[in-house]
Amino acid sequence: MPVDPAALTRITALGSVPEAGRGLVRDLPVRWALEEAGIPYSARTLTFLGERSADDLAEQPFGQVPAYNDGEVSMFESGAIVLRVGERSEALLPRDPRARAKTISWLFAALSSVEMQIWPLALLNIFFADKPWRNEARPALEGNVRRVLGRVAAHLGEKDWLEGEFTAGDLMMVTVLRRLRSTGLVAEHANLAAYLARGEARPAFQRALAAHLADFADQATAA
Ligand SMILES: N[C@@H](CCC(=O)N[C@@H](CS)C(=O)NCC(=O)O)C(=O)O
Repeated sequence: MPVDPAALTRITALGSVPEAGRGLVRDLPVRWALEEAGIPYSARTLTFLGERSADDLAEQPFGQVPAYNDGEVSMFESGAIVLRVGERSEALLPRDPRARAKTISWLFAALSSVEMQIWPLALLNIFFADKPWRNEARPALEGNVRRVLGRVAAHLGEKDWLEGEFTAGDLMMVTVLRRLRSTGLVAEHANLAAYLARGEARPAFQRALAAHLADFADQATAA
């Protein structure tokens, strides 16, 4: 459960990806949300940076994954899709207006306050690792990440989840923090490291990750 080729809800994922990207492609948070909600889905895989048909582009204008269709609506953008899944399940998006507002705030914070600082560092480590200026740029970029992680850690405090109960905001924050897995930056905050581990230990996450990685099973090592 719940990958089911006959399911009404359909998503797109990638069928090949360089090794460093496995476990990080953005179909993963969508699969995780669907698993938390107990909603069966099927996944169609596209080629990494491959040609896109007119139908693919109608579903996802940038030719990227994930795209989502639940029979009622067709969507793109992982954060928006997770919120849609949340509308179908209180397990992700509380019905209480105050808790719901905080959930939406944290989901956007993960993507536009935290990931926005992580992405330049990821680019440096992955795509510019051989550039002579990389060591000069790194301290500033790491400093930006440290600043936002410090804020998230301070808000989290001793709680299990950002607002007490697990929500789509935590799902997206854990997804984003996983992008730092090759750095020691999350581990600088014991509570944040425990939070990340707690998210990854959720059975729904484990099922989503297994299904996500299964799509790369016939890929030997690097794509
Ligand atoms: N903001 C978009 C980003 C989507 C995105 O970056 N998708 C990447 C994978 S994580 C992709 O499809 N790359 C392959 C390609 O562009 O062909 C979202 O959150 O859905």
